[in-house]
Amino acid sequence: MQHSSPSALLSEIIAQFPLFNDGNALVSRIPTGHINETYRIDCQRGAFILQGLNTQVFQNPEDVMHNIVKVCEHLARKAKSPREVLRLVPTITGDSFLAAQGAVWRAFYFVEDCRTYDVAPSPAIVQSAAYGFGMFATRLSDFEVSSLAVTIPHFHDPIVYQKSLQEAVAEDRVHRAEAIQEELGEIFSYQSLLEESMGAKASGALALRVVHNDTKLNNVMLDEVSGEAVCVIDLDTVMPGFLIDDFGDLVRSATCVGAEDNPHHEQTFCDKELFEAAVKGYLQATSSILTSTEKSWLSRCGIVISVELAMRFLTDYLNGDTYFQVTREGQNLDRVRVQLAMARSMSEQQGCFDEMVKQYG
Ligand code: GN1
Ligand code: MG
Repeated sequence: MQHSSPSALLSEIIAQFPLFNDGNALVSRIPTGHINETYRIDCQRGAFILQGLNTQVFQNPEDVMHNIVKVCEHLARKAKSPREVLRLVPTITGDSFLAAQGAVWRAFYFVEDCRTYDVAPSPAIVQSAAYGFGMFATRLSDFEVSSLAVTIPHFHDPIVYQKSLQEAVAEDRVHRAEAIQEELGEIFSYQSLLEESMGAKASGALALRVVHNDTKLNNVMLDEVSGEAVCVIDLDTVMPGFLIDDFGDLVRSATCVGAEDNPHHEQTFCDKELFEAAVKGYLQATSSILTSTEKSWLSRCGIVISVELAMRFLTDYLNGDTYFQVTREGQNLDRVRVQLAMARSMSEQQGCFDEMVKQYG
């Protein structure tokens, strides 16, 4: 990892967190995540994570931080060891975040002896990760849903994303619409499934719960040695929502063969063994809370999230890459194609996935 002395702005920010303000803090950028700006701080008191919140995306940072503080307090009461819950580092004024020059910064203790995976290396790792996210849901199942703020309205509403996509196509701001007609057609072929999922949410058939909402594989820290799930991270989107979106997001990321932005999207598919591991781990951890309606969606919710994410990436591609961070031209389009390949692959294996849910449920 490359360490360097902090820039002037970062030094100013660091000075506002007394715990790591010892004059010798080393800073390194952590390039994962598409939204926030993340750094690792190494200083005499240990290692920490410092993060600048993207306030375009999170327009009410106070609410985001309120949710995180409340959820962490609740989780800490149930944890078996301190490593299991993110711990905020207080600012000089004793607050959970710092608002400076229009930006919002917060810091966490580093979770020691753990690592994350962008791409699943084995079924065992996927099972652990799924168990970790499942325990997160179970431990929060008695948390009062209405006490959390809705920080991003309609965050998992594919119909709303569909409208934004149609607007982006019509506007065609950066002249990319002509080349994506095939992807558009494929996205709209999932219309009835998307509507069915929204119907189940709106009718109350699916319970409104406290959920994570961004359960991709690399948002759970696993013990470096044992591979066991230790701590769920990236709590910015914790808010009222639906369990099937968490399982769907986990499945679309953890069972995907290849990277999320693989330019060779024709190589992407959903691995059956990894799917089985995800079902096994998640059901093990959530057996006491899962309803039969939620269970009935487990084999298909990955398709919904993949299509939803394909729409979000495509909208951003058409708008000129302003939401998801990109490091190269065409990256968002590659992301679209990977999600569509995943949706296709999961659809083809529906029957088999249904059997797996029955077997472990
Ligand atoms: C964003 O920044 P990151 O990687 O944690 C996005 C998620 C997407 C994900 C796709 C607030 O999360 O919804 O699933 O990218 N977060 C937000 O990789 O939009
Ligand atoms: Mg995130």
